Amino acid sequence: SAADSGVTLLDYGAGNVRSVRNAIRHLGFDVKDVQTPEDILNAERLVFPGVGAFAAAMDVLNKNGMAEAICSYIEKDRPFLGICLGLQLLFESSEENGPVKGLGLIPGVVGRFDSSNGFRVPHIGWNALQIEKDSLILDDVGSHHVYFVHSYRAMPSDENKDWVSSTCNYGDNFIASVRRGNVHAVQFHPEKSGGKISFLSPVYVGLTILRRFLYPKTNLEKKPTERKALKLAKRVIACLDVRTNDRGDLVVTKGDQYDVREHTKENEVRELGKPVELARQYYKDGADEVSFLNITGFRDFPLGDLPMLQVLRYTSENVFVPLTVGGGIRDFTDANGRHYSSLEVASEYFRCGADKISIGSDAVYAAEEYLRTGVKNGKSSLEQISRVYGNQAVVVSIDPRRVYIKNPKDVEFKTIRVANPGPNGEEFAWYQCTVSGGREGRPIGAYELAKAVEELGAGEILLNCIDCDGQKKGFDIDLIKLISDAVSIPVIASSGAGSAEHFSEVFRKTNASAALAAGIFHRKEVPIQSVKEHLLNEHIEVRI
Ligand code: 1PR
Repeated sequence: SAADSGVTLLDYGAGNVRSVRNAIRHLGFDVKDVQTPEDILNAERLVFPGVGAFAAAMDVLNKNGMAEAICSYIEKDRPFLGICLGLQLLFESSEENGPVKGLGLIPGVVGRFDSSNGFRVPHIGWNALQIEKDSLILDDVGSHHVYFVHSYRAMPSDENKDWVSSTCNYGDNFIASVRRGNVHAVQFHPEKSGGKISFLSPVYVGLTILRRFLYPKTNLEKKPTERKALKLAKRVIACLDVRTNDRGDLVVTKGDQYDVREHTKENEVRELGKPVELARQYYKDGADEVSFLNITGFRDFPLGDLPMLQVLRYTSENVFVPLTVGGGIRDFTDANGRHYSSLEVASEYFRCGADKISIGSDAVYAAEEYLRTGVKNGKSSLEQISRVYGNQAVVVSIDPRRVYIKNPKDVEFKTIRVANPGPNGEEFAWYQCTVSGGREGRPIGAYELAKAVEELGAGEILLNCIDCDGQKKGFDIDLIKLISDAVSIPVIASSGAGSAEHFSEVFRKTNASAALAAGIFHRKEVPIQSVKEHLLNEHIEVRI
């Protein structure tokens, strides 16, 4: 049986490979971990999900003799699958904090995407492949979107054209996959690209790619696709605000302008479901990502909050799209006087299956400090986590509140002329950042914050709006336009979705890369599928 022959996984401990592990197990294989270079040489099938930075990875591989073992394994044409950095490391060198020498098996230099031509970096999301040659594992995947998350890429050339099996367009035509004989590597993440698990599944994506690598002799039924993926898709994200209710159970809640309590005599926390169940449901319904926000994390210590870690572990076992978790990421000293750094908190989240972490309050303090001093001291949680895990793994969640003003000169923050005047006829507004779940306003605007956190290493912005949260009147277009035009990292529009039309509106009128909703999904008022169908009808690229 398949399970007799294990899969050898090269995990050098730099980040989250839990989802790759889960996906392999899901497909019926045992996972053996590489301990020594001999384990590589003796592997029947080697999966190499590279994570972290290029230089750090090469360092580890060179020090313990793994680099040499990988090269000789690949030169013998043994079954190999590299993922993401696991593809890049096969090249001669990378410009990431470099030049840094790679394994040198494929001619070419890995360079950074150019964000000057309007393409946001990191390249995050579901993009289309251009199949260049028969790659076996990618057979007919070319019609579907697959999930990418990276800032660096290798480019096709005459020297490496024997290797290139597919490309992807994102400003440049970069290498999406390589194949020679039994050696495969992909820049995207099959383990995060969804996909049904039955052999008769009509959906040939994600896990199917992994399955074809693991069961090379499998002939899979082909089904013509109705629509071909063309370019980077706009993402539709389901968000679960999670907290413990008054009985101590972790539940999904939903606020009304951030107020999550029922206005009854008991004043209980509003409950909309169980986190793991809802996350699975949204994955099946076609959500492109799922976010968990531990909304009381600012006062409770998240590592004390074991149920939240458990939620992540369970969810990542069978939800094969990216998972983000936020709430309480900061330095903390517990009741016993033990100090935890924000990096430790984030690492625990990554180990439990998060692909990205999201920072709220702590990013506001870091941005204020940076703007006050003009120096990046490298000590903020934002800087530390993005240095170790890469900026594509760090989201900053902004919780701004609209403040109307008569005259832009009245404040030192970036103001806009609002589409709809304020209650006293004010024509201008600024967006004040808050911390602690909207409880405290801070002397910094959303615009200033967004620009500062981009410089400090954020890879994406989750842009909420307290005024619009739970109102179902549509996203705050003024705010989202302001912020998505100000930064060159992807922006997720959040707060206020009430209908499928609100999604097309935000994508038409702003440069948001993704749109997130909570209430309408939880209350089953607007299914994710109908949002996608509407966007398709509006000629907005989405993943089907
Ligand atoms: O400050 O690092 O501990 O992070 C706390 C995190 O928890 C932040 O990301 C913050 O946005 C979030 N949060 C804190 N309090 C609340 C609350 O609601 N009382 N939730 C809260 C934020 C906003 C969105 C919501 C959208 C869409 N919730 O997550 O899902 O507004 O809702 P809708 O579609 O129903 O309109 P830290």
